[in-house]
Amino acid sequence: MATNPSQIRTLVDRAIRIALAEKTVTCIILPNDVQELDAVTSPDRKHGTTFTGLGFTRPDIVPARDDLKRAADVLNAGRKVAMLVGAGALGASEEIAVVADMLGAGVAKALLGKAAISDDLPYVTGSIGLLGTKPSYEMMMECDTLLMVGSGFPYSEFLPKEGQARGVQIDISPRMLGLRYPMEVNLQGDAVLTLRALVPLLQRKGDRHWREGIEKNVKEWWEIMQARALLPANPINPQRLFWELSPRLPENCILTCDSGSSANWYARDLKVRPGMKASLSGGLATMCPGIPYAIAAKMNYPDRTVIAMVGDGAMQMQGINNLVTISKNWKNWSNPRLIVLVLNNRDLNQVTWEQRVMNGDAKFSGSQDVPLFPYARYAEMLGLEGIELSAPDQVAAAWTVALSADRPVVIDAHCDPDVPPLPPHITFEQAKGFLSSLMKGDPNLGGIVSQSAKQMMSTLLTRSEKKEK
Ligand SMILES: Cc1cc2nc3c(=O)[nH]c(=O)nc-3n(C[C@H](O)[C@H](O)[C@H](O)COP(=O)(O)OP(=O)(O)OC[C@H]3O[C@@H](n4cnc5c(N)ncnc54)[C@H](O)[C@@H]3O)c2cc1C
Ligand SMILES: Cc1ncc(C[n+]2csc(CCOP(=O)(O)OP(=O)(O)O)c2C)c(N)n1
Ligand SMILES: [Mg+2]
Repeated sequence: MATNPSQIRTLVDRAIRIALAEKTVTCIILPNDVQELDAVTSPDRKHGTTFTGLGFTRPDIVPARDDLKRAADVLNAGRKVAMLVGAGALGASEEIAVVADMLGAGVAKALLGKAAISDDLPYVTGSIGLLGTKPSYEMMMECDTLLMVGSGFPYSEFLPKEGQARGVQIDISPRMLGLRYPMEVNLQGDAVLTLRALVPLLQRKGDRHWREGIEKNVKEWWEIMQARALLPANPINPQRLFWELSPRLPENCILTCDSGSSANWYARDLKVRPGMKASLSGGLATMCPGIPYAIAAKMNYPDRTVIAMVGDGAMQMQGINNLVTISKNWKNWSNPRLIVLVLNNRDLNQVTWEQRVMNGDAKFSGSQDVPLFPYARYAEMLGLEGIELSAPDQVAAAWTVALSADRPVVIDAHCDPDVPPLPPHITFEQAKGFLSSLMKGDPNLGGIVSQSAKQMMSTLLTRSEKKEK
């Protein structure tokens, strides 16, 4: 905080350097009375004043040679190597691919690292955690070596058991090293530079069985995702919205998502390709950033298509106001396409499901119901395009229209709140919680029983059909 105009130069120089170096937000407080005073370009040279300068260049941070060698020894000794990459590995996709190939490893992605490597690669197991995939879960449960790159993924039950795997971690921040798993070798370094430095020390694994098994699981998983997405629901299965969008994603598009059930389908059903960006509120997990992130993306990259995926609760909390901001700014964007997909399920659905599964509570309509609101018509009132969807066979065409529109579009998709966000592995406690919630007279009982059965059967059927072939 400045208390005197002569401090401003120091504060601004320092704040900018911290923001650049730590990729963080810095805050300068300028009290109103200081704002009224005359500017001081250079303070008097006396005790207590400082004279700051400009400039920051990012250093090359690479671990010591001996530590790289220790890491390579662990990785070379492993027979079943799993990689977990996160936001710190964004920009390292080529290096990840080279290392994964040499180690015969599969690659799972923490949620903020969704764009770190393409989902088109056959050994990329996708997301991990409650929103994760079965191939990621199985890989972590069965691996004998874990290589974690630029990730703070916090959920330990989805990582190998302590003692099961030897671990190597790469992170630019020493605070994050060894924090999530008892790693044997901790490497402080930049993801790209450290992976590059490791490559000459790695031996390509001749035995590809582990890798082939992962690729088989991944292929089967995508078939399960398709089967689940195409199941009928009342009226639209939310997975279908994401599944149909996935192959239509334009080159270099930017995806933003909200905290809500959309995060499940965003994590699992969307295949990101090279050049795309994708984010949501990870650590804070707050509702409502989906559209502000999308607007920020458009401000930075007005030529790129941006797609925000948000819930109806978040729309009513803040999103509809954000549409006013979009309507004010979109004509300045060289590519006017910003699409907001609203999961209109009349429910605070993610929490309704959490309360069913984690607490064994039936849905409490008093806190969970979200009133109807005409999102598409409201968008039209603001001069944007609105598309209202109430049947699954309208979904594909809606994406085609929205992705070629001459202005921002709001897709108001009436979707089924009873489709369960199935985790990759159901624990006894979760099953018990779910059953207990049913016995407490959930108002959606019929729908959730029928949808849960269909979703689980689709997994079993897809797997048993394969076995018969
Ligand atoms: C509804 C909801 C549910 C969620 N459920 C899941 C879930 O099931 N699974 C899941 O994965 N997440 C989930 N999350 C998000 C989760 O809370 C974490 O935010 C996320 O897992 C962290 O992702 P990350 O490791 O990629 O990013 P971060 O935690 O930001 O970690 C990035 C790491 O990279 C390091 N780094 C930065 N730059 C570099 C560099 N140049 N080189 C090397 N290292 C670098 C940083 O120091 C940091 O340690 C959920 C969030 C929401 C909103
Ligand atoms: C500011 C804030 N309030 C509450 C929560 C807890 N929370 C997480 S998801 C969610 C429900 C979101 O509802 P909606 O936006 O309608 O999405 P849905 O899950 O129904 O798709 C809530 C209440 C939160 N993460 N952030
Ligand atoms: Mg909702």
